[in-house]
Amino acid sequence: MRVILTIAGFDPSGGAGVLADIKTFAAFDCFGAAVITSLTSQNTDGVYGAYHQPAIVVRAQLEPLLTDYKIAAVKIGMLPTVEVIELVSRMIERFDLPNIVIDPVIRSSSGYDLIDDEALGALQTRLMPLADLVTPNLDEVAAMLGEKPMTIEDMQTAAAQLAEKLTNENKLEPKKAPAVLIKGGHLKGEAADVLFAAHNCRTFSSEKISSTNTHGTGCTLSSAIAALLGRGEPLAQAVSLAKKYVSEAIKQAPGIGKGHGPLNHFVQY
Ligand code: PXL
Repeated sequence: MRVILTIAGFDPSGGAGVLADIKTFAAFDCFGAAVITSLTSQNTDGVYGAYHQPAIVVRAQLEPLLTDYKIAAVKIGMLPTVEVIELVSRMIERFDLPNIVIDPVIRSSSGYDLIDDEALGALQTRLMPLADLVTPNLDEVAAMLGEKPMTIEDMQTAAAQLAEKLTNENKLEPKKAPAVLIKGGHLKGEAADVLFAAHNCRTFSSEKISSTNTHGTGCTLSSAIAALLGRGEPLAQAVSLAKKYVSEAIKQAPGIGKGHGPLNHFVQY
């Protein structure tokens, strides 16, 4: 059984963060391990606080795992501070970790800032260049490139720009170009995601599902892709399958909580 590691925040309501990630890994027949970067206080109505863990605590969780398990893929979610970003980057390099999927968590859907201002800069210059795939949504693209994509064509341009920017930041030789998946779930009219990988752009259109049960969608998608990459699927196939799984998980949401409810992680896809 493949071991997939998540390094992310803890959402006690089970919709997002490491709990969502671990359930997703299990749904793809993988063994999940988790390292917690921040303890958040939240429910389906919103986020009330986040208690960021110091780098020394993150390291104390991470190092024993990396010296013991063979990790097939890593999903990285909320990394709240520059010191945690620096630590995780060093560990990826030291242990030469494969299949790095980064979901750049910046702000919760309810508008709570989940990471420091300086952390966004460090994410782009230090960590993301080490990724195999980064999966920003439209607001995260706006935070990184200064402009929010409004159409599928804008997303295609932005995905190529972001991939180039991250490749140029990469200090390692030979340079590895991270693939970029921009999630257009909040586009007006249609839902489409754009994947830019190996100089090629591919658009994945999907039906727009009208649902309030979308808490943790980003966490779940990036975890599904990480699990599939860990199982040896090619990138485009992993993205396509992961999207089908997430759509089904939204459609069959359990209807828990009074606000934006969680997905059903154990659906057939
Ligand atoms: O969905 C973004 C996200 C990721 N990770 C954690 C979160 C949230 C949103 O609230 O709490 C831990």
